[in-house]
Amino acid sequence: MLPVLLAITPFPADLLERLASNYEVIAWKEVADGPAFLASRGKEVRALITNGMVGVPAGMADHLTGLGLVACNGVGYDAIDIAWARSKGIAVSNTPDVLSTDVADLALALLLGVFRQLPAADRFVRDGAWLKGAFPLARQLAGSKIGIVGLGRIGRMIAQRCAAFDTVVGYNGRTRQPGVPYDYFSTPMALAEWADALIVVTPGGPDTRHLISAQVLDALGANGVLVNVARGSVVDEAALVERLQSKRLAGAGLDVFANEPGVPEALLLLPHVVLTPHIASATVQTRRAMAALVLDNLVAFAEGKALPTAVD
Ligand code: NAP
Ligand code: 8YV
Repeated sequence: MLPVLLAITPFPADLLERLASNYEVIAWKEVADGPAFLASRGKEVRALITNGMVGVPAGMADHLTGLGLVACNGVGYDAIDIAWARSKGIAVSNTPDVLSTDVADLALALLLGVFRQLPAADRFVRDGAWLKGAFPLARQLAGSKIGIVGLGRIGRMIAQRCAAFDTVVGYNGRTRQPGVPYDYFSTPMALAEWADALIVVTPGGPDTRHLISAQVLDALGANGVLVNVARGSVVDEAALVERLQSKRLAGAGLDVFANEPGVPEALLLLPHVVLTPHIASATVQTRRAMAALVLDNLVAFAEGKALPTAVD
């Protein structure tokens, strides 16, 4: 009898099929009666596919008494309780590196989108407003000071792209990075005081909750721009909305939100804000590479080998 693999978040069907020799594969969306399945077969589930926002839902975890691997289809794993997994001897894997270029690209797209007012300019042409006059002048990105909060795998790629756009890069993290050519700021506050724009790309979870606080946003100031490709939890969203409304912040580019897929109504009404639906890694190529890495971890686990990308 094969161990059960339960996929609770979307996953390419053709790749799931490749696991048929290692697992009995069950997609949660095809389970007609979830509670009945968990009660009768939950203990057979040996591996789980999820993502960093869904994690292992509390109502499900209690039933998965035979679980050995949580394979996260994403690099961020903030919704997975790592201490709980460790205490139960459950391994966790994620998908680092393969998505970094796409996430960095989207961060720059949001930054340029805000500085050059791309959504508003697009609407201007479509609405025929151009026939009546010129679009208002926007803001130059070159020469700006860009502060990156979280100079990790993705943050470094954002920094490279920022440098290519002739900006000056500084960064904050809990530790100074050896051998990087950017100035280090020991707190997000100090970075915000210096920067024209902040790009946030830390992990989510309790340790970084509201790291970008009302005070940090105030330090960024009325000419400041905030870009968030990390997690909605990292930014105090209510404070952000308030400051954008009262023009105490110049603009924001946001891929992630506190209560996805919900977006505060007030944000939808604000100019100088560019919104995307958590798509930083959402290209055909990258989602395929992420899924392939999830697959590699699942196969290694089934074969008793070391996981290629285990979360330590
Ligand atoms: P990573 O390589 O682990 O980098 C994370 C960076 O954040 C590290 O440089 C770390 O530096 C810094 N950091 C951690 N805690 C911090 C804190 N309290 N204050 C300041 N900096 C802190 O991770 P990655 O691969 O770059 O991914 C980063 C995150 O991006 C993911 O965890 C995920 O939340 C997000 N993400 C979002 C999308 C999307 O679709 N929008 C896609 C992929 C990833 P120190 O250890 O020195 O503090
Ligand atoms: C995905 C992400 O949206 O990797 C992450 O941390 O947030 C994104 O790549 C997500 O993991 C989809 O499964």
